[in-house]
Amino acid sequence: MSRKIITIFSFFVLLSFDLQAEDGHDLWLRGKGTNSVNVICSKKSPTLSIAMQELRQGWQGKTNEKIELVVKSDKAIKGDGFRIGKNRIQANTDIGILYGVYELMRRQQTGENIYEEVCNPSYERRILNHWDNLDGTIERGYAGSSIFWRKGKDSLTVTYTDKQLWQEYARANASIGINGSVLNNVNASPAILTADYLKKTKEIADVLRPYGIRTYLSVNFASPQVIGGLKTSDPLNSEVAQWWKNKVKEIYSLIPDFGGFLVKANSEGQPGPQDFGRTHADGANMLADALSPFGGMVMWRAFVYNPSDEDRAKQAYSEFMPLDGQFRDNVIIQVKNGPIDFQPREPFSPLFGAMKKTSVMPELQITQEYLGQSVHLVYLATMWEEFLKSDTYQEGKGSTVACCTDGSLFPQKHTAIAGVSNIGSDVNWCGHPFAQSNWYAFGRLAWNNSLSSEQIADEWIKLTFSDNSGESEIDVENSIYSPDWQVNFLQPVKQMMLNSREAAVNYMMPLGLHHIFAADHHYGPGPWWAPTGVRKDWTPPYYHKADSIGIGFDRTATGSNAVSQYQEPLQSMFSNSQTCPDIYLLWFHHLPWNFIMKDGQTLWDELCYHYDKGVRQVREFQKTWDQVQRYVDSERFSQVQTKLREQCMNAQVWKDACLLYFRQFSKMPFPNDMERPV
Ligand code: GCW
Repeated sequence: MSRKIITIFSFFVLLSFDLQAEDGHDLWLRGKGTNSVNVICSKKSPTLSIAMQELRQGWQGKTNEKIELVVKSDKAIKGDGFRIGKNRIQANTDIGILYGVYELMRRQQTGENIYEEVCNPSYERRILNHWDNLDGTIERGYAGSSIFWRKGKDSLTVTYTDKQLWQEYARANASIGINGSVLNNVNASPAILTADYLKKTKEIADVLRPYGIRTYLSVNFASPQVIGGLKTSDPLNSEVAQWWKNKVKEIYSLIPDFGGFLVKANSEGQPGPQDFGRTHADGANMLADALSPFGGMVMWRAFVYNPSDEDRAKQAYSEFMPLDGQFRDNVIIQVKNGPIDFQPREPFSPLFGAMKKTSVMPELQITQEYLGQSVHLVYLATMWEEFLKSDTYQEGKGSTVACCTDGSLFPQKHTAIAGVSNIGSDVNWCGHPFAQSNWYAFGRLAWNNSLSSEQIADEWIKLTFSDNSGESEIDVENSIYSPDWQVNFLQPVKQMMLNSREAAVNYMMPLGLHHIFAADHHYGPGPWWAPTGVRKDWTPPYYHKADSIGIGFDRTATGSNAVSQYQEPLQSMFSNSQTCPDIYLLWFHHLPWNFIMKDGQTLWDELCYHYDKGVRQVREFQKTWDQVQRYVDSERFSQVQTKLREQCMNAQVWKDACLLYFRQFSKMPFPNDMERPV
């Protein structure tokens, strides 16, 4: 062959070997079945039809195998749990069967063992919170606009395309066990409760229902005044209570399985019962009474703080602890994982385990408001694992946040967990290909709060990046069974994910520093940011307190005494700078720049090394990713590569900005063995 022909020939060979372009829209649901299966199910329902269809589409077991789907009550199975076996899935509910089917297919695709086992959910309600505004924008959304609401004249029109998208959304959620969606922002527009929006809510609910997803709404506490024409929204006023009762009845006539209300009250300018001299319990209970005849819930948020003299980290506990035991059974207090606000690292909120006579649910943030948004690769399951496994000591050793919230320690009437969604209209749903792993991880942890972040990463990579078409043979390059793929793709990518959150903490705010972002965008660094007129508790100097003596927020008895809200031995451990874990050091202590750390370094040097390490870690991620190019389709490969490049530049800016700023106070030299900030 002539040289020219060989070149043309090899070009086509190369082309045909390039992995298929992939826009990421299929998430972790890319597995295709190759074999036929004989599904037997004696009952009929829309949910069971989906279960059967999923099995037929995705079956990777032996060809023509028989599988039985059995809806039958069994005491060992709780809620929507299921009993799974190679040839049989049993559950008490139809949705339990569907969950069992997804579990079976996940195991087939990831090569996990399938033996007879009962799988029960950790939380009864596993809910996504969408901070979607009715004009289609998303508060803290970084992946396009809302998939539910939109701007413009036709904003209430529902199209075939919308329904298709909602169905894909529902399927993805069901595949990981999510069973609730709050469709609108907690900073809620009262308009959501008007007839037109309720009609659209019903259309969404109808699409989500067969996938076991209940619909919830965020409500504005002043709705009776704003849309109801009443003179007050006082929860103890009988007309107000009646207005809510009528509204709830109207909602249930449209959506019989409506989940309930999520409420942000008396927080960041939102109206609430305190506007009328009433308590959070008065407000929550009034709504709970309206919902209870229909089985609805109130999820009342504890995210409250005022620009008062009291340390912001203490305020939720101060306000809610005195109300413990005063809430109705169908109220559940929704508490953010940390006492401040979804920071890269916070200790757990002291409300967990402390409110013993009230149902309490964790709220996590899947959207990366404070963690590089849709630019930085940050796998959040490690953070959530750290949180769920934190020991509150409230009922002695082993009283982890997980146990305090899932009903295993306290006889909670209801259990739930919420995650603030990172989903938008972007083709790949979440903006960053790896941000999908956070949606996935939230669902998996909500189902089983003792899963490890490593196992979840392992599953997600296999489902998202392998050639899981079911034709897995040892010699197929991207098969999960290929040792080459495991060693050169799975392992390094998993390690990168597992290190990513710590890297972000290192280059943004190590050693317990928090909230040092420039302005309200919460993206880049601004430890100096404190314009006149801005609330002090919204400015970084309030949090880092750097001065000529040292750095950090004194939350011990000599300071705000926020430590007193924790149970012993945590209180003593956090109070003492010698025993306080390094990761929370500057959260609880204001320490001199030359304070000697556990490893013998000065605090200043340690701070420098952390920032420096963060930058180097991101460079390592870049190298890791460059080395896996042959295992990833070109589309996703270059997207991630480009984003990592930006992340690396951002990390550098974080380090340089923070260290140069803090050095004005420390006046100490940079250690010689680090890259100097410029
Ligand atoms: O994290 C902060 C965000 C606000 C958000 C608020 C909340 C919805 O910056 O945008 O408002 O928390 O959780 O209510």
